[in-house]
Amino acid sequence: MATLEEQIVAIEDEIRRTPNNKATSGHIGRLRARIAFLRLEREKRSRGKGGGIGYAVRKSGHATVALVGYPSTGKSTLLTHLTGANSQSAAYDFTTVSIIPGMLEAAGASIQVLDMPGLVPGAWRGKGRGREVLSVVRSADLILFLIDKEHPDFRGLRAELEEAGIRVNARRPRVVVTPGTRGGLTVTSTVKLTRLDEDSATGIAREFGLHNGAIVFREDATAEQLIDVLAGSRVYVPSILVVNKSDLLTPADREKLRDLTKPFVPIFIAAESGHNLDELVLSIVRALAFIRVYLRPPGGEADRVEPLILRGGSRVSDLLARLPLELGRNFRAALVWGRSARFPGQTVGRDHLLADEDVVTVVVQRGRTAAG
Ligand SMILES: Nc1nc2c(ncn2[C@@H]2O[C@H](COP(=O)(O)OP(=O)(O)O)[C@@H](O)[C@H]2O)c(=O)[nH]1
Ligand SMILES: [Mg+2]
Repeated sequence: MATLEEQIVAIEDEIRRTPNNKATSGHIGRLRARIAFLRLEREKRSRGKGGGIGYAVRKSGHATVALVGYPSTGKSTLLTHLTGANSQSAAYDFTTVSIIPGMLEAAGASIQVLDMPGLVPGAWRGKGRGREVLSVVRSADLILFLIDKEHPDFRGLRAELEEAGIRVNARRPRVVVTPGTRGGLTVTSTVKLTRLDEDSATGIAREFGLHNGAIVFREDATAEQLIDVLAGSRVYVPSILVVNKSDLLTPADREKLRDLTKPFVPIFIAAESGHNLDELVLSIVRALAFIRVYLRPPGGEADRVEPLILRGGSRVSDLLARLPLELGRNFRAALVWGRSARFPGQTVGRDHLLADEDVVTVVVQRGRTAAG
């Protein structure tokens, strides 16, 4: 019996040998699904042995930004200039990998910035402690890619993340998979599918052992996107691209770097002199899309002075996570005034999406003590 690794390599070879056209696309989709499935298995086994991924980094602040780049692109220099963190004294060991945290205060928010070891080609396979580094990247709210003239291979950098299941600047595909116990597999869609047919979708699902249940497409998804949904362990993280050491660039260099990184639009900085760091901080704040939410005690006035800072796209449940535990435990409903409310004082549940400058009252169950 071939090992997982051997099976993966064999299928990769088969994909390479198979001409890619309409007649073969279903077959190739299934092969890709098979690889994704085998990789998940491999991941599970290495976790079982205690040597796998899945570490958590000590998060703090309102959001976490990961500095991602090849070695020597200036990550540590940038961390120092953005946050004042001293790489040496602030370092803590994250299992044999040093992750250096700093705190950037901007727009009323505390943003944790993590400096980590540079990625080397093959990082996702574990080269240069790549797995550990990528597991930290997974948990970040924003990825800051740092490249320079000597290390301009942005595509390669992104590919390392892709292989590790990190989807950059993408949102979760709108495909819903509901496993069942009998009756076969039904595929339905609310939009016209042009990139994947029903048979291919069914074939891909089978590779993941899904023989009964429903797949609903709410967007014109690709085979890759369906595989991502079935694999289930993907994360979707926004990013910004930064070119460092702009002091060393000629106008022609800049042009070349712009071409190389299309359709991304890089921000040019010089970490050492601090050139353009203001613009970079603005971009970070914009990308994190913070919202301010004001709390209003039941029957009282809103505290307009001290907003709670949340990430854009936060729900009432995210707000509760920032409040004393009892409030979350005894939560009955929330009353909302502001842009997210259909009318002032609307009663909403935990899933309600909040908007900037909302005012919220948390209503707890009557008769419950603080201890619940
Ligand atoms: N010319 C120039 N050199 C820089 C700049 N930022 C960093 N460097 C240099 O690049 C080298 C690598 O920097 P470092 O922060 O250690 O990179 P890291 O490996 O990504 O953490 C150091 O020699 C820095 O002095 C910059 O803006 N301009
Ligand atoms: Mg460094």
